[in-house]
Amino acid sequence: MKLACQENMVPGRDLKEKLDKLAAWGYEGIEFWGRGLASRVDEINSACDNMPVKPSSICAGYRGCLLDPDPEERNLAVSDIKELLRVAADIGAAGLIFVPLFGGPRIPDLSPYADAIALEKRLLIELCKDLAAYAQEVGSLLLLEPLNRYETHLICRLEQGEEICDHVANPHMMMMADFFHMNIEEQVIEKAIREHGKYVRHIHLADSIRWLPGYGHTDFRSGFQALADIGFEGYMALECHIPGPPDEELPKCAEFLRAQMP
Ligand code: LER
Ligand code: MN
Repeated sequence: MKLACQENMVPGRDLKEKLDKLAAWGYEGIEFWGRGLASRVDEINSACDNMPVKPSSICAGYRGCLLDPDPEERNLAVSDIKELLRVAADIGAAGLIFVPLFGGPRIPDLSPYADAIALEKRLLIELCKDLAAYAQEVGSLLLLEPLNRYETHLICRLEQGEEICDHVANPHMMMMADFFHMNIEEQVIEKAIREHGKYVRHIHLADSIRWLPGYGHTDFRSGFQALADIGFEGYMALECHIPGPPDEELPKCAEFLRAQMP
């Protein structure tokens, strides 16, 4: 259970300064947004060389949409996701976080043959089989992120992500769990992790109001205990608003989070 923070949340003139600060504040990982990251591999590898803070993960940043009716949109998403899976391997990050679809269905309802959700799930499983095989080839993980109902209609809870991973059946097809989304969608976060967390390899941290942990009412202690009990050993990366000066808030938050860990 290692703490990480998204790059854009950390003040600093360059990556090296951000890594120095994160290390001094007790963080062990940094998560990058994917857009344009292929051109930064050398910069990231040289900044992270001999540093205690390592790249934990890449968050999204691909073009296109996996579940669009237009094959060109789907192919664009597939090729960008593959590129970012390779970038993740090149910088030593665990993998690429992806969201199957933002918003409502784009695929038409073909009832009585199949409704949009049934078609979306089948398509997602087929595409993820190909993407997971590529992740396996390059040594990376495809990390499916369930989002709350206001951002997607399709995969909102860990149980729904688990169903997709079961069908893809490749050890490089995994999931991540975001405490902000779980707070909205899961009955009890701890229970969801215990019952449906077997594919979880990465975590996003934010409190109930999507501010830094400690500012809302999410119970991190029981969630962390559940993660420890299922053997989670990955990174937990902050993805949230910082309600104050980051140079004061980020070290305080690391201390708060460590106090919630078993
Ligand atoms: C969006 O709400 C989110 O949590 C991001 O991690 C999406 O990739
Ligand atoms: Mn997230």
